[in-house]
Amino acid sequence: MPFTANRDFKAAPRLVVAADGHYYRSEDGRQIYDAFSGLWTSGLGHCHPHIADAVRAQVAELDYAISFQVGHPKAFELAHRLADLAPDGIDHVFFCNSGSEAADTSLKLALAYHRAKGEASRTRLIGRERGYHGVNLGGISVGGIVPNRKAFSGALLPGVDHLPHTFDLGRNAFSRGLPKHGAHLADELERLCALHDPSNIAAVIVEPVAGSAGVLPPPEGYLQRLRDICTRHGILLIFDEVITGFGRVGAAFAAERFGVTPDIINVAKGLTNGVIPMGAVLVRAEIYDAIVQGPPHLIELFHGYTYSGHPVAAAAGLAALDVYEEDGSFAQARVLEPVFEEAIHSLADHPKVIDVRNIGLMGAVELSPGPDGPGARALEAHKLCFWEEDLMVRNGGETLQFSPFLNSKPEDIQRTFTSVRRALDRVQ
Ligand code: PXG
Ligand code: PLP
Repeated sequence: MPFTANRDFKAAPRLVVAADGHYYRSEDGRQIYDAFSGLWTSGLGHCHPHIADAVRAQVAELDYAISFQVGHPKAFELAHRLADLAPDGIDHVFFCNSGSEAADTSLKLALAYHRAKGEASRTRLIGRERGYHGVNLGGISVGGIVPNRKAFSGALLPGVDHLPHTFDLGRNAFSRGLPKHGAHLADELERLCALHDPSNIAAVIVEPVAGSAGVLPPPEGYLQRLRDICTRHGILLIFDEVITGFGRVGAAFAAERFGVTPDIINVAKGLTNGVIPMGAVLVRAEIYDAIVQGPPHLIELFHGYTYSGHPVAAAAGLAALDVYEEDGSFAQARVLEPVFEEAIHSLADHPKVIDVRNIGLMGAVELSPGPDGPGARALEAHKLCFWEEDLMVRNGGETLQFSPFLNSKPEDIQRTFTSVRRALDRVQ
C-alpha cells in the first residue's frame, strides 16, 4: 500500500470493490461518496460509460504496439488533441505512464534541449520546497517534501536548488482563492541566478498550485514573476499540472486559468480520468525542434518507455477528452467553484481548524495537531469519514484535502462538509 500506514491499514482494511459515478462500493456493501475524485484522478466520476466502452473496444482490437519500432494512430490523435487544448505555442507531446515519469521526462528534456542548442553548461535544476513531482529519483531531487527525500538523500541529483515554498499561515490564513502575500518569493529565483549564473541553469519546475503538500494556491502575481525571470535568463519553466490539468482549476490547465504560459506542461491523472495509467509531457515546438535533429536515420532522443503511448491508454485518453469537451467539464468546474468555496470555508469556525484554502475544485482544511502528535488527527478523521460517514476524504499530514468531481451536485458538496464537521467534532 503506497503512502499508507500499512500495519494500521491491515488491522482494519478499508476496501472498495466497485465504483459507479460519484460513489465507491465498500467491501461491506456501503455506498461511499468520493469527495476526492479518486486520487485527484477521476473528475468525470468513476466507470464513465464512454471511457469504459473505448477501453473495452481498444483492448480487443489492438492491445499493444511495439512502441520502440512502430506507432499506432490513436497516440498521434491524442497528441494532436492535447496540443489543441494546451496554450498556444505548446504543441508537441511525449507520452509516459505516470506523473512521476512525466517529471523525470521533463527534466531530461530540459537538459537535452539546452545541450542540443549548444548550451550544455545549463544543467542545474530548480524545484521548490514542499513541491511534489512524484517519487522517481529526478522528481524527489527537485521535490521538496522532506519524508519523501530523507531516506534517499545520498542518491539525489547534484546541482539542484529549491525556491522557498509559499505557505504563510501568519499572513494568508483562510484566504479564498489566491493568497495576497508572497509574490516576492519568486524573486529568490533571481538570487539563484546571481549565485550560479543563468548560463548554468536549465529549468525551474513548480506545481502552479502545490497539491500534495496540502493545496497551496500561488500568491497573486507569483507565477508571472517566475515566468518573467525565466524568460529573462533563458531558463525553461516547467509547470507540473498532474493535478491541476483537465479542469481541476476550472480551465484546461492552470496555465490558462492564471494566464501564465510555461515552456513545458506535465500531465497524468485526469488525462485518462484515472482509468488507465498514462502521463505526458507537452512542450513548445522550439524544444521539440531543437532535440529532434541530426541524420534522419538515427534516434534523436534516447528516452521512452515500453508503454509510451500505449494503445489502451490512448483510447482512454481520447474518450476522456471527448467527455470533457461534450460536457463542458472545465466550465462546469468553474461554476461549482463558489459553491465549493462557501462549503469548505463553512469549517473555518471549527475549533480544530487553523486554515482553509481553495482554488478551483481543490481545497484543504488544515487541522491543529491533536494529542497523538502530527498527522494523527487527520488520519483519524479520514477513517471516521470512511467508516461512519460513508465518505472518502484524503488526509495528508495535518490537512484534509478535497477534490470534488467536475460534475458534482452542489448538494453533495455541501453534505460533504456537514459530514466532515461531524467527524472533526469526534476526533481526538
Ligand atoms: N506531479 C504532481 C504535481 C503530482 O501531484 C505526481 C507528479 C506523480 O504522479 P504519479 O502518477 O507518479 O503518482 C503527482 C501525483 C495527494 C496525492 O494526496 C497526490 C499525488 C499522488 C498521490 C497522492 O495529494 N500526486
Ligand atoms: N528493466 C529491464 C530489464 C528492461 O528490459 C526494461 C525495458 O525493456 C526496463 C527495466 C524498463 O521498463 P519500462 O520500459 O516499462 O519502463
